[in-house]
Formats: sequence, structure tokens, C-alpha cells
Amino acid sequence: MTVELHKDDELAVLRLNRPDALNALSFDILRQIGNAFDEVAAMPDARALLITGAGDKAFCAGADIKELRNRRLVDQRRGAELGQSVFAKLDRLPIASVALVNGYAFGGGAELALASTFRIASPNAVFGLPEIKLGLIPGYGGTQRLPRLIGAGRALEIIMTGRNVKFDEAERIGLVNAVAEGDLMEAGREFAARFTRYSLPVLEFARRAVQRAGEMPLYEGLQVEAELSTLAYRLQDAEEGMAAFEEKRKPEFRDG
Ligand code: DAK
Repeated sequence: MTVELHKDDELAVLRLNRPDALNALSFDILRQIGNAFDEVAAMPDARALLITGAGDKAFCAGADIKELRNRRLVDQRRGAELGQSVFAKLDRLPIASVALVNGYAFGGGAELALASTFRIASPNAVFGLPEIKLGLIPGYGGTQRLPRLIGAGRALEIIMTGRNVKFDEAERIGLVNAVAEGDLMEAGREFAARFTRYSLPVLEFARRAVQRAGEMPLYEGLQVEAELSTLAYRLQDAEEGMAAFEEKRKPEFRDG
């Protein structure tokens, strides 16, 4: 399998393992990623998903360019929908995902990182949507997720020039959440540990509410927030959190 999935304590870890092609995304690999996301969704005790690429050169150099040529338009359309639907599974996972970007994250690789809940970069990370140089535009969500993350002006400039965005600029413009100086996997574990100790269903409410912020008018989004924040009160974890505050002790959340 080119896509490996394993458990590391409370974390699920997905690794793209095709370093000789810089972890480029063939359609078969896209399907494997989709299956792996389904497996993660069914893991009873995973509290976050880390996504990483094998080798030290690339997280993922994008769609497998060699596979993209000489296909019928109808197959291209299906290919775009496949990539979009696989990456959209990350939104629907019950747990947050963190892309650990070591080296190049180009095209579909950048889009996989963009679809993740969070992104951490190593100091050799380089992002880009170079599709324009191939006479294409991004097809796996880049035109929709990049502007939502960093604003339309910056996103368009990156998409229309196809230029590279190094780790430091990526951090400055909010494309990545953090830059890790040391071991990237360890940095990923530490990053995840900052939220995984909280109540899983409440974390999910937070993700759902913020996802909706990019999709709907303010007053509809506020309605969603009112519903989800009220729903949190129905959980025992909210009672435990507030009781622990009053009793000056650490809360013991039970994900319920
Ligand atoms: N696809 C296939 N093979 C790739 C690849 C890719 N994206 N990227 C690298 N490789 C392969 C190289 O061909 C090479 O293989 P061999 O020649 O050794 O067999 C090996 O990985 C090592 O790459 P390089 O020798 O090029 O390594 P360098 O360090 O010199 O350069 C690089 C690294 C990342 C700068 C360079 O490899 C590069 O520019 N790669 C391509 C980056 C890129 O353009 N990515 C794709 C963007 S387009 C769709 C619509 C749109 C899309 C998809 C679908 N539908 C409507 C269906 C667009 C998707 C994209 O992602």
C-alpha cells in the first residue's frame, strides 16, 4: 500500500509513501487516502489525525502529472470530483487533522494540506499551486479553500502566478499554524496534545461552527453557533468542566 495508516497512542497517523515520485497523488492513491479516512472515522479511540509524507523532500508534489494527460473530459471531471470528495472527508471526520508539511506541498499536495484542520511546516516547506504553469487551475479544492484561509487577493496572486510560498511567508500569511524547528512528527504530537485532552464532541462542535462561518451569512452562522453552543450544555463534559472550575481542580472529560 502506498498510503499507510497506523495508530500512535491516541493519534491516527496517515503517511503517503511514494517518495520516489515525491508522494505524487495518482488516482489510486487518492482512493487509498479516501479509504484510510473512512477507517479513521471508525477508530473508536483516535483523538486527532496526523498526515505526513515519506522522505525528506516532499509532503506531496501534487497530482500525478503523468496520469493526467490524454483522458476524456468526462474522466477529468470525475477525477476532480474524486479528489474533492476525498479531501472533503476531512471536514466530516469526527476528529481534527494536522498536515505535517515537510518539503514541497504543491498542487494536490497543497490542497490536501488546505483541507486539513491545521498545518505545521518544517523550515524546508514550500507551498504552491503551480497548476497555471501546466495550463490548468487547481481541481482538488484549492480555489475554494485558499481564499477562505488567507483572503481572495493573496490567494488569487498565488494561484495566478503559480509561485512558491516558503514556510516563513506561509506562517506570516496564516497558511500554516506553526513552523517546527525540530522533529516534525514530534511537533505534530505536541500540537495535537494542546487540544486532544478536551472533550471530543465539544471539539467537534467548535470545528462545525467555524466551518459554517465560511459558508453562510453572519446571522445564519450565529444561529448555528447558538444551537451548537447550547448543545454543549447537554453533555456531561460541560457540567464537569464548570464544576472543576468551581472546585479549583483539573476537569476529567469523558467525551460525553
Ligand atoms: N507527478 C508525477 N511525478 C512527479 C511529480 C508529480 N506531480 N512531482 C515529481 N514527480 C517525480 C519526478 O518526475 C521524478 O521522477 P523520475 O523522473 O525520477 O522518475 C521524481 O518525482 C523526483 O522529482 P524531480 O526530479 O523533479 O525532483 P526535483 O527536486 O528536481 O524537483 C519539484 C522537485 C517538486 C520542484 C518538481 O518535481 C516539480 O515541479 N514537480 C511537479 C510539481 C507540480 O507541478 N505538481 C502538480 C500540480 S497540478 C484535475 C485538475 C487539476 C489537477 C488535478 C486534477 N482534474 C480536473 C482531474 C491539478 C493537480 C495538481 O496537483
